[in-house]
Amino acid sequence: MSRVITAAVAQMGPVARSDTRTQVVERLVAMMRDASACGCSLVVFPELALTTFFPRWFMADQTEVDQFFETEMPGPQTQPLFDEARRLKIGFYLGYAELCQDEAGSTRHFNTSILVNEQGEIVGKYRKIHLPGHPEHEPWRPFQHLEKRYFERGNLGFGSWDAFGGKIGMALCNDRRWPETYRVMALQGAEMILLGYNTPMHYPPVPEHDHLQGFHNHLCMQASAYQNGCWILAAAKAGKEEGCDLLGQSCIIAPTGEIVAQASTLEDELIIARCDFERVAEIRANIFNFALHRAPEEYRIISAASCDA
Ligand code: ING
Repeated sequence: MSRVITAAVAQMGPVARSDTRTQVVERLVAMMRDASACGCSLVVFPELALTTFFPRWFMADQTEVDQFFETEMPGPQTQPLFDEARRLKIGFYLGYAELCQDEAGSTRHFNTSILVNEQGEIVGKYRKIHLPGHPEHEPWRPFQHLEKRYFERGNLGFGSWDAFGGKIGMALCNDRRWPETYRVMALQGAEMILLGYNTPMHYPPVPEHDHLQGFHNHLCMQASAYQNGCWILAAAKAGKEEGCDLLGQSCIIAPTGEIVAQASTLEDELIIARCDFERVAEIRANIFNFALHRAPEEYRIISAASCDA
């Protein structure tokens, strides 16, 4: 028996600070149409897909920061993406900056992704847990990485949702570097993990690792796909964006850890693969059969709040 979906990863080239949501949504719709024409039922867009990667700048004025956030999803500018999804019967993952009010009426800021099914309905939401970078302006850096300033840590945990005939997990960018991310979702049954990323080629704290950005990108995801027996679909925002070089290398990785599709440009580029959810069993029923082989009582230190490091 097989449960195959044809899935696409829609890598984006740069988004300029001056680009409007409407202009960006037109690019997303074009790639969604292309994916649909190729028989896809799912397309994965990058992290913070609707705007330029604004954490690269220090902005003292919160109203200026808030302009990069969505206060409703879908909103007037993003509704066309949902409408087209419903018309084409194709679902999608979308990363964006979420501004919302909580029950106490206070304003919250999250780096968020949503999972939208083939009927254009939001069936899942994830808010980024691993926020990299720094909270204060650090002028020594050629560019900032102020995710810890502009976003709060996600408060929804890592989830798994029934969609597209399988169980789908979501993550965002820096989450992909942490092995716990995938294991928590795999333990909930996730068979396919969708994620978007914006990864600068230059990492100011350790510039001698710049040439390893591509290696580390695939290393984390290939290892985690294999160690958790899941598909990983990863969409980059790539290219020289407002003077900052972002990594491309969007990819689709099988539960064996093999890259089955990879982008080869730094622009808007669609990559596609036929993903059989049943292939998860090759790993999860054997080498990484959690019930038979895992020893969680030996791992307690991993989830202990403090550590000696
Ligand atoms: N970006 C980067 C990422 O984790 C980063 C931050 C860049 C970390 C380079 C380490 C090295 O891919 C986001 N948005 O998390």
